[in-house]
Amino acid sequence: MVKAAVKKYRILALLLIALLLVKAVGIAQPRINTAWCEGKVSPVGVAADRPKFSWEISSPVFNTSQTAYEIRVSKDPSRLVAGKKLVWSSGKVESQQSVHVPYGGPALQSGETYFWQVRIWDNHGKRSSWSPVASWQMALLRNEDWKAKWIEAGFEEDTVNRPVQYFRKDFAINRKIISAVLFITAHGMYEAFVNGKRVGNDYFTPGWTSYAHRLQYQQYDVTKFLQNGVNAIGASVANGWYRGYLAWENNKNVFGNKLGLLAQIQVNYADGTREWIATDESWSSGTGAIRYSELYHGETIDANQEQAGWNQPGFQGRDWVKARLGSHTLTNLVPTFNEAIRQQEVIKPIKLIQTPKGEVVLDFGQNLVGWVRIKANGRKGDTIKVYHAEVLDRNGNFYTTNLRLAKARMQYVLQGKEEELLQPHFTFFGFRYIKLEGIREAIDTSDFEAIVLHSDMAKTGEFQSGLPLINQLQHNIQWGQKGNFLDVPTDCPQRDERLGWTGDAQVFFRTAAFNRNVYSFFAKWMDDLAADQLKDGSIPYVVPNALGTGFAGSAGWGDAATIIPWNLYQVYGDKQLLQKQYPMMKKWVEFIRSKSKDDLWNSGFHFGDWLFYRPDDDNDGRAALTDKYLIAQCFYAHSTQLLINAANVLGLSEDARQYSALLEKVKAAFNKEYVTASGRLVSSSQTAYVLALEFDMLPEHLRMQAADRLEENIKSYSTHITTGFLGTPYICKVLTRFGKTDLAYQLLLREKYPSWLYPVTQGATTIWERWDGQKPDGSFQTESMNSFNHYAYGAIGDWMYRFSTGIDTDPNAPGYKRAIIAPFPDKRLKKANASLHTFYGRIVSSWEMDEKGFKWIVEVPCNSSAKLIMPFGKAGNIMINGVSLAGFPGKLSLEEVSGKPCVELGSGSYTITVSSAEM
Ligand code: RAM
Repeated sequence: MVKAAVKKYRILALLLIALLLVKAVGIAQPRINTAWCEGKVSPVGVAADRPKFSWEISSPVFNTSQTAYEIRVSKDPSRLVAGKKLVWSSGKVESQQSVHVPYGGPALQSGETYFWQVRIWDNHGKRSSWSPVASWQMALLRNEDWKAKWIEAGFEEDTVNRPVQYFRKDFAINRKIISAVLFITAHGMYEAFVNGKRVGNDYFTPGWTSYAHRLQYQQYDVTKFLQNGVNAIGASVANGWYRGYLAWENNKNVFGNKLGLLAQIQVNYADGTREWIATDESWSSGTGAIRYSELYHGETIDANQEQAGWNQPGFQGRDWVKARLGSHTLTNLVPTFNEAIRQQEVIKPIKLIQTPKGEVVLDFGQNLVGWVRIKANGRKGDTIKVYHAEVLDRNGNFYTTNLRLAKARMQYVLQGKEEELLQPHFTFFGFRYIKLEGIREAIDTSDFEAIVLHSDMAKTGEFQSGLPLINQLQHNIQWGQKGNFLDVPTDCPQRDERLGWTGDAQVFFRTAAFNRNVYSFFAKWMDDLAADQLKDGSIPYVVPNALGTGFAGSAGWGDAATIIPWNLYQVYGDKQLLQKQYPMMKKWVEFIRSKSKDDLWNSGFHFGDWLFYRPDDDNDGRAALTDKYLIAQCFYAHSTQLLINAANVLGLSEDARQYSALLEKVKAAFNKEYVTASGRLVSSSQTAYVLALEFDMLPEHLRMQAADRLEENIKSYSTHITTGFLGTPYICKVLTRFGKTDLAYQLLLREKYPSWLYPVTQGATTIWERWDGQKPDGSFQTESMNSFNHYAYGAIGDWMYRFSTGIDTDPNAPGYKRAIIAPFPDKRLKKANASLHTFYGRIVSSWEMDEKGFKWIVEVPCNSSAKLIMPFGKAGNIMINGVSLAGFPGKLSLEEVSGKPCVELGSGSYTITVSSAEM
């Protein structure tokens, strides 16, 4: 008995050891976590002839990097996994590259779907398994792939209300289908339906682009929507950005004055044949429930005018007439590169308010962008009106004056059913509060929910400190981004504006790229910038250009054409993208050169340091005005510098040489025109010193005194910020660079106006356009320009991630292939935890400080490295993972400028401690 039991335990023990061994070996193997094609997971509509693959590797073993990879591609997932009949196999390629690896097989076919996998070998001699099967679908690569013709409504339009137009067609399917893909776009915004079901979960398609040059189409798999027998396809088309009210002053028809639809379903049959159901004169057109639809003004939806079944088979509509053919080019059609706008979150109201004026108001507790979905129950013909507002006024009443001409109103005419679900289709609102009219019964808040809409960018970053006010600031920055990243980066989402202001986008870019994956979002918008660039190289103030050709060329706005491409390259490391954008960068610099005299850019209109500090009561008597041409000269130099950087990366040595010579002249002209012999700038403002220092305008020997003057200037305003849009993104960065981080923290932590935290103390849930959008007494800044959801001043987020927790790129190994992690901790913050998900994986930098000392946790993802710069201590008294840094395996050095100890680390997780005595 005993013997048998011992034997049994021995076997069990052996089994356990074997299991542990297998597990240990398994653990030591690297894994592929995520695989991207063109920066997206299984994208559709890929137009690149050599799509780029990226993959993220994980391994519990420290210092893991890739030594080789193998990619395989097939048209069939099961063949792919079997490794048979491959379209392409890279074979084993000895390379560290795991990001943006180009496809190298035979030409890819229009509209075709491909499946792919990758596996890697690491520096510990281990190989990963093949990654899970991922796919991509090609776009329509040739014009002749379009069988569809543009169609337009065949009826006389109501030219005042311009109701949403509906298009439809029945068609038969009589054979077995393998697949069916819908390719579709519109002049206007569309929603598509097959057999009554909405296709996809994207909103505001086809998105907003520079329509004349680039009109996006979408492609959707509709195989499962089809049935044997009669089928129907339908689409509703609204004004949207294309011909709706856009830009202020009741401007409309900016891109065209007729709505239209272009769509085709490509049906692939089991017998190998293909058929297209495409828009042509056999389609019919009509109208329905959506009687009015405008982005700024909202919609009127009359459920009684709904034509039930209009998008289902067999519908015979009253008043429907044949569609007409439109004559438009197909040459501007492009597939969609960025993520679509989708519903992201649902928010419940937190309060029902009766205002002093007697208004019935719901508070959602968050200034957000999207719309409200309502469950209603009323009588036939009842009209429910929903108004939207960001704030209540000082008396607690509903305030919409800052929306200017935008009516931001939904009107629903009820059918009188027991429950009607009300929601908009082609409009959005920026709001925290709604005012309700026309509801008979007592309001039940559970019948209302706010739907948050924005471009579907993956969340990549987190920043959290030990101070609730700073955490709310970070929350507000993130919500500013959500609310303004709707296919294009807009300035604001609520008033009669909502435009792609180039200046705002460039100042916020780095912050945005911490919070979310904005690779595709900005790559797409850069295509619009290039498309809208004027012949003389000038860049419009807003892109897509809704203002016209006379509105272009401002310093700090047009420089989006150099600043965004260079920074995109820094954070995502895509050299091909930089190459594509290089001509635009160069044309912009050449534009500036063409406007300059004696190397000085001192002509033309400029916004300058937009919305800088202007005291109302003038106690200390100084508005912080900066000479606009001084600013322009700084941006001339900066753009030239970024062009040189790009030329160097792309191996364009002749350009690099020529523009370096130009840069010298631009800086010399700056010093001659705007700097006194002792280094004082003609504008005694924070922004002047910040830009001159950030862009290295001054000779070395004048820099420190300029930084001291900046400090003096800040202190002369009782230590507060006076910068506008252009100085704000850099002020703390410059202070840190010149050893004045303590002052940077003072600015960040200040709670009184003007400061980043002032709006937070006033209950803000987003970033405001003005430092004093709402004053301490509850009154407002000028109603003509006072948005409560404007991300530009949120650019401080970059400093929080990049300096407070210290996560930065290395220009020589961009895309975080090698990160530089150099935090600037401060006791007042208590702690700061940041993480950033890059194409290599998650970088973490989290520190905390108390009486005992300093503790810092760092994570470095596989196949990347980091240079850690220690904020305190000497190598001998810094502990890293329990070992003295002096004895730690890793390349140790001293940082050139600051003399701080540094160490080079491979992937892994590290805990660094310094006791307070050693700090
Ligand atoms: C306003 C907005 C926008 C800014 C322009 C110059 O319309 O504040 O953000 O870029 O002006």
